[in-house]
Amino acid sequence: MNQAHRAAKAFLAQHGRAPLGVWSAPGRVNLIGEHTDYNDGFVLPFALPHRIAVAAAPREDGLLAVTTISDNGRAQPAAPVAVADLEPGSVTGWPAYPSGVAWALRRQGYDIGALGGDIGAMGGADLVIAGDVPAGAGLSSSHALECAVALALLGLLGHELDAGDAPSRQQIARWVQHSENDFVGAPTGLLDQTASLCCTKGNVLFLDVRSGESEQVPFDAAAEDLAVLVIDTRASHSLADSAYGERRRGCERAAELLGVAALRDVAVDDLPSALGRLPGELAPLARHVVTENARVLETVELLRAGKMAQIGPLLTASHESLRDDYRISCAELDVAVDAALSAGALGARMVGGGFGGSAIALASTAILDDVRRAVNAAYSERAFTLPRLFVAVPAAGAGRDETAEDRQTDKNEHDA
Ligand code: GAF
Repeated sequence: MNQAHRAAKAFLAQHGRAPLGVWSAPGRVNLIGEHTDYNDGFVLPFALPHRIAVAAAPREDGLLAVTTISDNGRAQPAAPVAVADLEPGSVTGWPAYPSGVAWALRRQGYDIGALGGDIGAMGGADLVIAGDVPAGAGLSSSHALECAVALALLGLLGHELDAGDAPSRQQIARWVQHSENDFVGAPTGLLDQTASLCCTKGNVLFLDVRSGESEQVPFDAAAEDLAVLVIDTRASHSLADSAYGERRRGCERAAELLGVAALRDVAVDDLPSALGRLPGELAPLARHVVTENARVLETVELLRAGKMAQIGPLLTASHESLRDDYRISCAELDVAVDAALSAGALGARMVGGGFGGSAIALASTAILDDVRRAVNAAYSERAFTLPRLFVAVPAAGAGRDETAEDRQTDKNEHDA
């Protein structure tokens, strides 16, 4: 059963009525372009087939009531909150993610608390959430949740994604970021929300975060006898949250000292002189960001030229830069990358925020089992919890899912 059906079925069981619709959004991996998004740079993510689905229907009491469905099917309802009372700090823990989205949309004039329109603040919504994006794996499960909630709330308000009067996907991504930064309190960039909303099946998304310009670049690894293996290390270190903010502030300070709006504005050729003007602790951060942006551009060129197998060294260089200059790797990520490379992978790197989560390896399909075995063996040797391994193929971005009710409506219209 896919996640949309799980969510719809659980909604019926929980609320005794069918949802008005189901909307879902995927997790992501980033092929390359890490910690470049909040430096106005370039990223190259693709959507995973793993999704978070939100079944939703309006209420009449102004409350937002959110229930999650665990893997074993158990419903976990959060305490309902009044949409009109939502303010940063008013909701904590995981319910802050859906609540923050309702708050951010309300600030843009899309007020789920006033669904009834002329009956005033009598709206609200019931949301039931099911998903299979591994949590805490650096695959962006929280952003998938936020994006699916955003689409569900906008859908309930009559602004179906991609319809004439609907906000654009990139606009919604910015509102989700606003919710994450200012309601949840995580200073993240735009990579994950945009990936979840704007990626398309079969492609990587080349995004210039500053201009918002994007390009869908075909990425059919199987056609080249290649595969992207995702290695979820199952490790997560407590440094992750504080280190992210520190790195971000470091980059902003470096840009300020160099007199540019963002590190994106430093050209690779100007790097040596720029580094000479930065204090010791900021220079490696700037070096990572500037060289990583260049690696994204090079990767895109190679993909456009049909030379996928040649991107491997760029992926590995990205990992080395994140490990040595940005200093956000950890033993589990380094061991996974080293083992994959020793087994013959063309390239491998950590993905996401760092200090745990996942790595990816690009390898020929002929040696994929060797790579899996090598990573597992290296983990066993160090007594690490064995990683979760899967091959990732670019999947579709967020959207409304067809439910049994939609199909019935279509059939009725057809029969009429
Ligand atoms: C996390 C953040 F949410 C993204 O915005 C991005 O900065 C990423 O880390 C690193 O590239 O996923």
